Amino acid sequence: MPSALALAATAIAVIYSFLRALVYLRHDSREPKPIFGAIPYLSPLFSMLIEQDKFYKRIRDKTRLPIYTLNIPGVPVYIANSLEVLQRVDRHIDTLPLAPMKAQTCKKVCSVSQAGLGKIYGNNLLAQDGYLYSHQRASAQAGAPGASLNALSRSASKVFAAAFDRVEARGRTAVDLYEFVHDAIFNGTTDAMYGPHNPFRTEKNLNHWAIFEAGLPMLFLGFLPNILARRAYKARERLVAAFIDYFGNDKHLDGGSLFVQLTNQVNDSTGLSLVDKARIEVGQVAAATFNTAPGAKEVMRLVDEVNGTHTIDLARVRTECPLLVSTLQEVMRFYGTATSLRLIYEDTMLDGEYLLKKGGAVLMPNSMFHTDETLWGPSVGEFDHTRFLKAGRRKSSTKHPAAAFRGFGGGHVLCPGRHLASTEMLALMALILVRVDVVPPGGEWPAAPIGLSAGRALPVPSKRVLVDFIPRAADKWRVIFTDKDNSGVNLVAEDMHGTNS
Ligand code: HEM
Ligand SMILES: *[C@@H]1O[C@H](CO)[C@@H](O)[C@H](O)[C@H]1NC(C)=O
Ligand SMILES: *[C@@H]1O[C@H](CO)[C@@H](O)[C@H](O)[C@H]1NC(C)=O
Ligand SMILES: CC(=O)N[C@H]1CO[C@H](CO)[C@@H](O)[C@@H]1O
Repeated sequence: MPSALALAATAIAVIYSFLRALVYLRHDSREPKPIFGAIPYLSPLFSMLIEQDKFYKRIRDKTRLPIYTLNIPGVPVYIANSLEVLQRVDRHIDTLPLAPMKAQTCKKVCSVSQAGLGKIYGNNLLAQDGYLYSHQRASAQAGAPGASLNALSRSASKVFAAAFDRVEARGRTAVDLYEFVHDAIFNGTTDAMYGPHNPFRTEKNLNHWAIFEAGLPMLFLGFLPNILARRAYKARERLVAAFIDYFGNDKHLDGGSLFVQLTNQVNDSTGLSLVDKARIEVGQVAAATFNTAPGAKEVMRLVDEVNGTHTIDLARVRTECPLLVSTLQEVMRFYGTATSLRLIYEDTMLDGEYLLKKGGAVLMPNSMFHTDETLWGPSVGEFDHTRFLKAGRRKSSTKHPAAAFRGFGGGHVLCPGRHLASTEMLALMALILVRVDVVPPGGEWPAAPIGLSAGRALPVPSKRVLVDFIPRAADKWRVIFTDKDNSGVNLVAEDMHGTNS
């Protein structure tokens, strides 16, 4: 009688050969080259979940392929390595749209009703007459440079300034740097969006949010969410209730931003129910705050002192502090972990060269393009805060194509919140620079504790960074954001060519 061990070994060998054969059989020769890993289906899945960008970089450096196929259980996933392939994917708006991903998010993360899902798609995804497309147009309009962007930034700046007033009142204060930045950005962004009736002005809803956010990946995975992500599920329902109150009682009409006004009108015209509207809004808060929280002399020049009152107009940071802007952009290039994901809506031939099969997914990790030496030159591996300055002011002579920076997406999927997010990050950095001295423990800065990105555009710290804030001037501060300057923060190629979409 064969031993149990031998039986098990045979069974594993049979299953293994079966899986390998399956990968071959299911692979069409026109698809990008398949990469297997030690165990078909399972190895790539584990590497994708655990190693993420490190795994993709390893394969890129080993194979030098512009695009390849990873077979994981259920779907082929195509990973794009080259900017050229990425740009081709961007051009197939009809068969590789973002909408199916967004619809999945509405369904799994926000639990939008079946009737609601029909409306957000519209009659036909490609007709672009559904809620999702109208929402996209409305957000692009509300987030574009001009009075609307300035109004949003002004509200956020008020929240930032108040946080520093509190620090000054306390004197030297120990703060968790990430927590401070996160809370300031979260309060600032939601106040800017929702106005005086911002549902996140209560500790209770802020707590619900923290629980919901922690459970987001689990909800998205969608496997038994009301058991495995029970707390997140419940917290979300509380937030949905808060937004039903907000929109149901027309609180957005009393001081809510143009952003909320416009996107809410869209809801009305597509006949979406109040409950579904509230559900989608919870998703919108995630889009607006998930990525922004994680980056001085030229700022000092902006401070005017009159009679012991220091005034700073944060609107000027965008155009008068190019080194600060370049630093922000280099942080997004160097540390950025955003990944564009498209579900394949129809079989697609990329310029007659690669077949992408319907039902599969294309994954485009920004770090592939941001670490490509052919785009950024030999200094690609260095953090160079002058990299994005005009020629002559840069440290090295390195040049790069503007489209190689993908921090806010590109092509037909461009972040509508990019000007607001950049303005907020610059404003907060400027205030930290002028209003406090930041002293790390023992006087020395620890190496940046880079943690997991978990689907964010930037990683969060792996451990707390405690610092002391020491208020600088004991005098009064006046933090303003004027309308004299209608600039955006133009980091992506699309904005540099003057097409602010
Ligand atoms: C530092 C902050 C932010 C970063 C790094 C960021 C990054 C991105 C990226 C890379 C994309 C494209 C994703 C893809 O290609 O699949 C995107 C899309 C999007 N972002 Fe942001 N974002 C930020 C802040 C914001 C804010 C403040 C808002 C809202 C006010 C926002 C709303 C959105 C929306 C709605 C989309 C989908 C666009 C579409 O439907 O075409 N984001 N963002
Ligand atoms: C954010 O808002 C909460 C609730 O109003 C408040 O307790 C907290 O101090 C605020 N934090 C910052 C940095 O604005
Ligand atoms: C500064 O203070 C002086 C004397 O108190 C006063 O005359 C002057 O108007 C003040 N200037 C401004 C801009 O407030
Ligand atoms: C404010 C606004 O645009 N409201 C619209 C809501 O939807 C109805 C029905 O389509 C329109 O008639 C309203 O104009």
